[in-house]
Amino acid sequence: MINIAITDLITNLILYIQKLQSWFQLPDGSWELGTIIQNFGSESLISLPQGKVLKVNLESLVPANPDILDGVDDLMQLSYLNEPSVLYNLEYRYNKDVIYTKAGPVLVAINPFKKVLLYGNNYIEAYKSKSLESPHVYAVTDTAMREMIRDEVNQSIIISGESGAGKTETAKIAMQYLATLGGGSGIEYEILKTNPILEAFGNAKTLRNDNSSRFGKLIEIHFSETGKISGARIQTFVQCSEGERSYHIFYQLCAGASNILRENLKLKNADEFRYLRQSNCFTIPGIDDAEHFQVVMDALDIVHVKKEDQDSVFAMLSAVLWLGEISFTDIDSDHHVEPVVDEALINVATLIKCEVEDLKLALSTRKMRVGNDTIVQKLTLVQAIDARDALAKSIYSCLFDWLVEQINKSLAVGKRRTGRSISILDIYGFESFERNSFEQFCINYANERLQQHFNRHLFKLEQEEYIQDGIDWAKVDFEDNQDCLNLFEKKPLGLQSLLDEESTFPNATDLTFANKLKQHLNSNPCFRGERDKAFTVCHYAGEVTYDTTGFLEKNRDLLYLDSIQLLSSCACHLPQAFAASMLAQSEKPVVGALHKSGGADSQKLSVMTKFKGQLFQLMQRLESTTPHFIRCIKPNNFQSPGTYNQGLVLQQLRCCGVLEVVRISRSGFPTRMTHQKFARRYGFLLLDHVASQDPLSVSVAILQQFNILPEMYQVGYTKLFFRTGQIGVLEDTRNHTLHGILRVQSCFRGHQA
Ligand code: AD9
Ligand code: MG
Repeated sequence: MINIAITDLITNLILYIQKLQSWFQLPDGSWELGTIIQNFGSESLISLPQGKVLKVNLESLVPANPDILDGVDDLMQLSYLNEPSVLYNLEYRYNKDVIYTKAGPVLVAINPFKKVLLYGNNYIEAYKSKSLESPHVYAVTDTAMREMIRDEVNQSIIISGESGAGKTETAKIAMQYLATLGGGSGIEYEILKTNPILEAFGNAKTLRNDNSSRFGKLIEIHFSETGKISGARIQTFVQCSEGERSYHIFYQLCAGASNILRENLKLKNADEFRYLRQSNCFTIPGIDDAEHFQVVMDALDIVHVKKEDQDSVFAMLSAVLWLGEISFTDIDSDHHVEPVVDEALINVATLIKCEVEDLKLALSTRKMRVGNDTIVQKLTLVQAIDARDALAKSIYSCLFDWLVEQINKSLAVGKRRTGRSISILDIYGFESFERNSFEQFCINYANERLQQHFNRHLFKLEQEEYIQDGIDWAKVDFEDNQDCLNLFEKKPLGLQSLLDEESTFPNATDLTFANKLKQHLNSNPCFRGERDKAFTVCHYAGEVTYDTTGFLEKNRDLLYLDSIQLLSSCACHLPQAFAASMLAQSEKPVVGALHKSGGADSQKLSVMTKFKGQLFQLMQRLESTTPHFIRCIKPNNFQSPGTYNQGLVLQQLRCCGVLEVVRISRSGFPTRMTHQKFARRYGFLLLDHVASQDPLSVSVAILQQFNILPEMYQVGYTKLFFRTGQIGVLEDTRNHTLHGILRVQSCFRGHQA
């Protein structure tokens, strides 16, 4: 930190003396490029575009890079690694449809929201043969492939970014490259076909993305010894809530089912189902749902989901839709209800193949264990609707998991597996909205973990380079987010333990939970209690205030034994399989003995605990791989091409850690040059004769002559390491001197003539 302060001081001094081009921040937060005309004390006169001249405080200026560095491939090549320079460089490229840029080891991808001519076989060939090396997903994937073969170490490509930033598209682009390079057996074709299936069942339109993934995904692609794809495995992560429209597959089914299928499944139009009517959005501009349905059916064939299983899958979807149509009627003066026996109830029973009476019972009563006895409680309208919706949700989420399992069976890695793999992670990025709930709490926690993984990896890379060159790397301090992780994970007084504990108390409310947090965590610097039921966490990417409304309910995720019993009584194998998997889950250690206290009859793990378990498994798998990071950036909130909103981009660069990479480099010695190159480039500037002409001695003499402060550089075995901006000074002197020499030469020539 201190080092950065010194560097900043010095760069401002240089600005002052040399009157360089600088960035000036306008009141709206955007930056404009200006030239310093004159300096007076702590103020400068700066000329901005369109002839504006302003008097500004020198401290408000940030140095700009020389023009020759406009649009460099790697942000680390910039002499000045400040925010406006990074923003400008990315925008410069984006305006030329160059959407990929490196930030040291990280690939930054800015969503073009239009077709860009950067993909396809010709590009793949060019990256494969290394005739093209500009930053690209292909280049990252190629490096992963090479390192997997060279080092015999599994690789991972970790893609993150906000909703709509382009993660899923990027993952598909990487898969396409791997499929082309490692293709041959035909399995690559199956792997690519998992995308339309998972997107149909797992994606929905949201305000931020017409095709938003409502689940996180890790796809592990396995290779044989000859570098050919031998199989794959997909793992999905806890689904977040649906979007503005429900999952695509419902609309696709309603629009695309054949007449026979419609008849068999008792299908209506999408706008006639209550569950789909809730959003009042039935079509997506430019998307033909019926056509997509055909694509999904073909893809199901390709991944070997049998025709009769496909029919069962569609029957489950229709059952979910018909569940929403079930209505209730009062049966006594205490307002207990039971389902009306009508078309809806009968259709659901027919579709899942259960007795109408059993379904009626499951939706109107709840069995509870009290001690060793079981008592049956009648449901009120609100409870019955909850039970109905919960049943629909569990059928759908079990169906999704079942499909993933089928796909995994179909892609299973053969016996001759080498164990070498490349995993592609497409997972929700950090989220901070006006109102943040339990979903954001989980997602941001996961991102905090991933960020730590990212920091450690970068730190390790830096450290290795310093050690190799004999540099004292203790002088480089890195920030860690361990404090924030502790706030989440510490037992018994961390956010998660307190949440789980409170979730087990039947009388607890969101308010008692919020108060408990305030009581125990207020002294934690990463935590702040807010008014009412809210609290704030200081994440690495910024502060987020969470509203605890619904936290306990969502964390409990009640599982009704009645539903499990109903599903296991069905004559169709799919609901039976769902019941079995739900039971298997409930047999895990109990988080809260809800049943004892007379609440719902459930022994399920809390959602947070399950989420954390999955996350830890994921992290463990990632730890054993060499990671490659891709950060996707959304340039505007309108899903439209050609608009680059600086503020929005800046905020994401912060959230996804790109500015952190820049910061880490700034706090270290980011500019490196071999002794030879340094001596060759600047040696001619030496005024005094140097006794020994070896590159190291020449280099040291240059450093002395230019009074480069000892804390601004380190001399390694082979290279010189500089703090950011240092080389800029030398470059300027070199340029001035060269210009001077050229001028003198041309004068001299003119004189001779
Ligand atoms: V979410 O967190 O799942 O809501 P993603 O996955 O980050 O989100 P997605 O990949 O779905 O975003 O991209 C959103 C849209 O941007 C796509 O539907 C495309 O229309 C558009 N996009 C993204 N990347 C590219 C690209 N490389 N070329 C062209 C793109 N269009
Ligand atoms: Mg996505």
